[in-house]
Amino acid sequence: MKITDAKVIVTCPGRNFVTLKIITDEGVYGIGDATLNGRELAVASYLQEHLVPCLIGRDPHQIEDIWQYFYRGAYWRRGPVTMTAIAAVDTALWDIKAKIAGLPLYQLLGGKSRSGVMVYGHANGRDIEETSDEVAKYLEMGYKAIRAQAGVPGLASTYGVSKDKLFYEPADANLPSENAWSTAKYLDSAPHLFEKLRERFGFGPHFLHDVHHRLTPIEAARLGKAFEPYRLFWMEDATPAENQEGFRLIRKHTTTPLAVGEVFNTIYDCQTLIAEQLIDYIRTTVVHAGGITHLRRIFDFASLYHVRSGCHGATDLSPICMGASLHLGIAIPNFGVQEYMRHTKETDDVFPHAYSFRDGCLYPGETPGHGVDIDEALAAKFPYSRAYLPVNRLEDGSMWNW
Ligand code: KDG
Ligand code: MG
Repeated sequence: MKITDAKVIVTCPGRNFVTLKIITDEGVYGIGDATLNGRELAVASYLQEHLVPCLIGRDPHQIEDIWQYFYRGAYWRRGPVTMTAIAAVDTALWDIKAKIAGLPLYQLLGGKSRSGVMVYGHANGRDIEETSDEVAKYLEMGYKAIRAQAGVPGLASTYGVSKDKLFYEPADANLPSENAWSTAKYLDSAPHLFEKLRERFGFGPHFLHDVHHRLTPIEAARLGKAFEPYRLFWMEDATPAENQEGFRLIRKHTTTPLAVGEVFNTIYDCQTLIAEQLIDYIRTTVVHAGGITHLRRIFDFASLYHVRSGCHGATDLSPICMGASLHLGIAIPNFGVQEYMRHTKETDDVFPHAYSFRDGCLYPGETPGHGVDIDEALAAKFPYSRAYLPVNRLEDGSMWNW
């Protein structure tokens, strides 16, 4: 069996997505997500110019060898653009292998370890009351886990607080928009959100919170402590993790579970965090961390240290990534939770998929492969449109982490 063609498809059904489609001489094809928010065309070009020519003529069954060929063979290892491109190839190859076997992908990963994949949705509002009402809506929809974010009093805009409730899309402008940030104001207000949520909803639902890399380790330690009475499922991205050792300080001071990793792209980005048990959930994804092959490696390593999965699942990860992630999530022993930000109808139409939501869980479906396809004719009707994530500044104008 041979790969005869591979094409890069860029489409924008409300937001940009990059997809790799690998075609074989037996007519079977596979697809992989290659979307890197705000840098989409860099990955499209990396694939088109550098990986696609090396794929033609190869045996699509040699997934591990092809992965190593692109990882070691590039000489320039790691980085989000490289690892997203490798992920797209890897995901498409697993899709092909499972289709040829006539099995849903999870069967090739060891079969089901659980009946469904618990997901968390996003409740956000301009203030605590609005967020609390959003939480109520998610509970009505059957969610068991909900991430809650509320506007910070005194700040004009805050990360995670969208105009459009169900379909939050942070890449909102064709040049970066600017948010303002005050750590002091945030630290004063954030614990009250969870105090009020526990008062209203009790201790049944799981609540999560995303700090979005905005604190120093000691500030994050203080926040984690303040959250303790409200028993969060996790505090996410408490501090930037380029310096993995920073988490030692947070860990010393709080028992609030810690999650990190949506911007990581290899196992080396979380090696210390996992081996020293500085975190509880690793949030790396199929699309940004080298595909099924590498993500499985990260999760197996994590399983040795009581660290569970918590895959990133924002709208900038296409339904292909979501489908692949669900197959992995249902199979691995150390699954934690899966983020699920709903895609718009236009996106779901471009990417028909077998997965479905029921009672707070997603189910990958039984279609051979990862169960997600692309309607190329429809995709062609939505041309690429440049869009950036916002940037963030402190009140004195200094650049800060978004
Ligand atoms: O591309 C960036 C978004 O995916 C990110 O801001 C969303 O932090 C996020 C999350 O946890 O979903
Ligand atoms: Mg996040």
